[in-house]
Amino acid sequence: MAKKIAVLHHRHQDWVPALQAAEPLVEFRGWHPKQWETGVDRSFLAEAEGLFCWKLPAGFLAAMPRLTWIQNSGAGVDHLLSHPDIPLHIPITRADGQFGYWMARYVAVHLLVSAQQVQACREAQLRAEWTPKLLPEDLTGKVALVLGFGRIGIHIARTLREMGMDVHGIGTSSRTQDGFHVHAIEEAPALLAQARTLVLCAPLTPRTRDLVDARFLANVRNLTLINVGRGELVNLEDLRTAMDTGLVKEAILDVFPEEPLPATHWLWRHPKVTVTPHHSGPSTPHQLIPDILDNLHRFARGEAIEGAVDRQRGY
Ligand code: OXD
Repeated sequence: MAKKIAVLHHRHQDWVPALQAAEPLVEFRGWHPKQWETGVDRSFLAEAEGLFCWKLPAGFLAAMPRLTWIQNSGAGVDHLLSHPDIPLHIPITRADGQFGYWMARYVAVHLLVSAQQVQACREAQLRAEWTPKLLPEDLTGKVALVLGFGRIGIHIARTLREMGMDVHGIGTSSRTQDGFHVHAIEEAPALLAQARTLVLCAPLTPRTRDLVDARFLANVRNLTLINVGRGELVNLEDLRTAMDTGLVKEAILDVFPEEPLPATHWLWRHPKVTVTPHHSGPSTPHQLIPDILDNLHRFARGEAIEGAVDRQRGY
């Protein structure tokens, strides 16, 4: 009998055929997380040993007594690691596919939009005003900090260096990696005082939750903050104060503690904030399946899953 994987995903119609094509020896069935209580095939779940998901509703795993593997449909696994229903022995794997490539583009474009004065040029255009004094900002030699120096952070760092910036990583320990100096998080305050830009791409862990708070932001001057990691890395009220007092020049935010960002949230309307819809790393089958493929084949052959996240570390 073919092994089975349940797909619990808001875009299960895209994922099921793509996963099926990637591993024909496994049987896949999918449901929307909101419909699971009424719409799922419980006999399929009772036999399925694999689960592919993003958000996991409370109680769902009770229907999967034979579960041996959870594949997250994205990079961050904080929502799964803090889930009370997942037994410790079940390996959880993540996938960040081409996120480094895409997030580096995201960071570059948002930085350049501001450095090249795109908004001011458009406003001048609306007034039919020729403004040769509207010079672009030269980013050469300006300090960019990348907080979270894994696969994604390195990509972002390389792109910012290509743009001429003086790039430093901030990570859990101080080291040299891929030609970049990575500073331990405790060294951040001294660096922040010189930084033009801070990019957050760290996972959400007990250590990084609320890391960017009033104390942290007290060190910065005219900073552009770009968050492609997790909304909870930033204390939003402290960010608001730092923007209103001029410590933070602008915030480009792709991730939020609550998603979708509620329509009434002040972030939508703050003049120094750019809100984007958690799109800096596209979690599509095309982008992510290459990361998942080896484990899919292992699962089909009844072999052990590799590359599970470290539950203690949180990523
Ligand atoms: C994420 C993702 O972890 O989109 O944020 O994959």
